[in-house]
Amino acid sequence: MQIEVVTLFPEMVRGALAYGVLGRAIERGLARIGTEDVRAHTFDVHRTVDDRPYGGGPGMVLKPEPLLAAIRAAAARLPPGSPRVCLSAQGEVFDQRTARELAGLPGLLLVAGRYEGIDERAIELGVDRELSIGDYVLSGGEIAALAVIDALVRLLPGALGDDRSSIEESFSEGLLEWPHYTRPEVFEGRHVPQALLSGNHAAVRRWRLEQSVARTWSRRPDLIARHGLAPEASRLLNEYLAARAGGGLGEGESHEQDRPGNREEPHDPRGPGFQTG
Ligand code: 9D3
Repeated sequence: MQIEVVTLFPEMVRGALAYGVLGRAIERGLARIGTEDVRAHTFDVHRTVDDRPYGGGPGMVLKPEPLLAAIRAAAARLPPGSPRVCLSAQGEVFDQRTARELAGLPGLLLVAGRYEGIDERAIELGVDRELSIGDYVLSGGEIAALAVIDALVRLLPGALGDDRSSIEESFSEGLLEWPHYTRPEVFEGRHVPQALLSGNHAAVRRWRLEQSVARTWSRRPDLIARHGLAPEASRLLNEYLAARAGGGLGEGESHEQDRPGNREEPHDPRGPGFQTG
């Protein structure tokens, strides 16, 4: 797929794309990332891209003329009909579903803003959709654009090694990851959980799913509310909760030497009585 990023900091965007899975996927031609420098579309001596907000107030606003010209220049390099997405704190929150949706397209244009905001007319005329990467304040859209690019490119066929195919990921869809361990078997007195040393593939799989479900229930109940639980995951969670209620151990309590951490009951804004399956 081809992605174009409209930005005041093209070097920042290009520089971040050279590493790891993302860098290799781009090297191998799975994704082509281009940039369009907004400042290249200014014609005054000062190459002005911003101006004071009508109505007053602090901060500066990105001027519409150079931004829209940059968007049109970048769009001309993309397949016709490629969505034009502005990264904005006012956008709908980007998630894995949106990542899958966008990764299936041949072309995508990303607009990264700076300053206090973008002139609304440039958004109306040059952008189809606005996306936020979460409820916190960034200094501009570039890092958000990079987060989106990272999430998309790793979904492209062949971007991950065969050993990291998404087959395994589908079994834990909508769940947090289970805890990972590698050698040594005992580290500073902490042991690798016995289930992982058993060599019993079914037992390992079951332990991991149970850990994933327990962690999600404890740390991110909102994910369970959104995605629901597959029957096996639901059964493991019920068994796990029953064992806990019967005086067993909680998530993060499977070893006596565990780190301190979140051992709270999950906060469920929907209140008690929510069905996990
Ligand atoms: C007065 C409030 N402003 C700053 C404290 C609003 C504001 C302006 C510009 C807030 C953020 C930004 C720049 N942010 C982005 O361009 C951005 C963003 C974000 O801040 N959070 C989450 N996702 C995104 S996507 C683009």
